[in-house]
Order: sequence, then structure tokens, then C-alpha cells
Amino acid sequence: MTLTRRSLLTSVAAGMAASRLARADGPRLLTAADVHRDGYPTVEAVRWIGTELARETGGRLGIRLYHSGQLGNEDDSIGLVRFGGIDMCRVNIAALNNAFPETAILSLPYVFQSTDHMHRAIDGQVGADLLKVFGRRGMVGLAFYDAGARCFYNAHHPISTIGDLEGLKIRVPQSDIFLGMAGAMGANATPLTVSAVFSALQTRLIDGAENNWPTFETARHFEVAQHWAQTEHSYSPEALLISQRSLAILSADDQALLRDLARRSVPVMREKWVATETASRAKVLAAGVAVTEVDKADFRKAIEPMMAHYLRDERLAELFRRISAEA
Ligand code: BDP
Repeated sequence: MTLTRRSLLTSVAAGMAASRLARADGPRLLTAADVHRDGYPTVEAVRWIGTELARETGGRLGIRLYHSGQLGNEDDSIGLVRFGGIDMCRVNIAALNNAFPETAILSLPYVFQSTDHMHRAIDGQVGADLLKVFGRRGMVGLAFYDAGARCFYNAHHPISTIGDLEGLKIRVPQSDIFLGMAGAMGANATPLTVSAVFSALQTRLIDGAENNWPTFETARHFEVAQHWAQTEHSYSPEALLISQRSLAILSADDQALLRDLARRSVPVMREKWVATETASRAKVLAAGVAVTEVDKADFRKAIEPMMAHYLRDERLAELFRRISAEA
């Protein structure tokens, strides 16, 4: 991030914090950031929380949404939430892996065998335990949302075997896990923010990336990268976080209401997610994207040494055992 952009974000955040204080007697609007564009299921879920919050409090509380990365990338918004510049952010757990090592278990490759398996983990005690880790850095985890199964796509050639990934320059999120994973699978892994991917594909700085159907479609990656391989290597879910300070300003009843709405927004989001995933897939297929099936066993084998390395951490090994027991 350039100095100019950082100072811009700092003053935006300072301005927002000041305006929240100035509105102390009026409706308190919690500010929330998302990199996805308006209408994306995560944006709609947080909007739903805001609408319900306003309804339940007679307009005393609400949410002001900054979607489409208006407040910067996910690292920027996590920083803003930690220090109270904004109140909430919705980010992928990948953006939290490095700072909160336990969250690695949700991003690591082939930990989940299906969407149902992932749901059992995030909806159950594993999810509840992991939402608590953010307290170490001034944040509170409110909910996990679906992000589907991530797959590789590229502008060059179909990927049918793991060997086809060899040497391709593949964008990954700024997480050691994603870097290590794509590297272990033979790709030349390039960390970039998601907002940079479209132009990086266009200018051929990268050959491809990996993500879910809705991001592939809404961020227009499919216009350049027309080869999709059904690798389903990670189910890395989304997280909704609030600043501890912002939560502490609310009364105990309001805190409970917000937590409850965040919980109830999960099935709301899931319904939108399923519809969006289907629509995005249909749209890109109609636009000429070709899908290849792969033998996942080869991909799993490639990441075995990496998994063994991570599972030497007893916390991760224990989470892995609990998740595997629910397969
Ligand atoms: C998308 C997530 C978004 C991430 C992005 C990424 O919804 O939060 O920023 O992936 O790859 O699936 O960075």
C-alpha cells in the first residue's frame, strides 16, 4: 500500500470514528467493510443484519456498509477494525491465517471433504472455539459464512492432471498456507490482493488464480481465464468480525442482539450463496469457460508434506482430529 493510500485510509477512518461520536444521540451506525461488490452474498448478509438491527431497535442502531473494497483490501480493513477506525469487516479467513495460526485449519487443503463437512465444523463447537481466537487482537468473531470450494483457473490450458499446473504463475491470497499449497502443487505462487487479479490477468502478470464460482464471475476473472479445473482444494470460509471497542460501547442487550442477528444471518447468507453459486457457474459456462475434472488424489498427495508440517502444531492437530471425526 502506498503512503498516500495509507494516509487516506487513516483519515477516512478518523473521520468515521469522529462522525460516530458526533451521532451519539442519533442512530448509531456501525461501519462495515467488504471487498465484494454490492449484491454479493456476504454483502447482503451484513445488510440483512443492519436492517434487522434497525427494526429491532426502532432505528437506534444500524449498519453503514462500505462494499466493493471502498475501504481498501482485507488487510486494511482488519487493521481498521483492530484499532476501532471502523466497526466491522467481512474477510476471508485466509486473510487471518498468518495472525491467528489456529485459523489455518479452515484454509488448509483437503481438510474438508464436502460443503456439508465444512458446515458441520463451522456450525459446531470447532467454529465456536475458532470465533474466540480473535480476542487476542482486539476483535470479536461474530460468524463464519460459506465461500464454496476454491478451484484453479487459468488463461493458458486445461488442467487435467497436477502436472498441468507446473510453472503456471498463479495468484494466491496473502497467506502462507495458500503460498505453500500452490507451490507444493507445482505452481509459481504469486500473492496479490484480490482486487489486483483482474488486471494482473489482463496484463499477463499472472496466468491464473484460484477461487470460488461467484468471485470468478463477479470479479470478471472468467473474461480472461477460461480454463477452470474442479480441484476443490480449499473451503476457506469467510469471517465476520467486530472491533472489541465497538462492541463494548453497546449495552449488554444490544450486544446480545447483534450477536444473535449475526448467528441468524448465516442461513440467510447460505440461501443467497447457493443461488449465487449456481447463477455464477451458469453465467461463466455460457461465456465459454471450460471445466475439467481432476483426480484429487494426486493433488492431496502433493500437499502431504505441507500438511505434516502444519499438523506438527498440536493445536492444529487437535482441530484436525475433531474436524476429521465429523467427515
Ligand atoms: C474470495 C473471498 C474474499 C477474498 C478472496 C481472495 O470471498 O474475501 O478476498 O476470495 O481470494 O472468495 O482474496
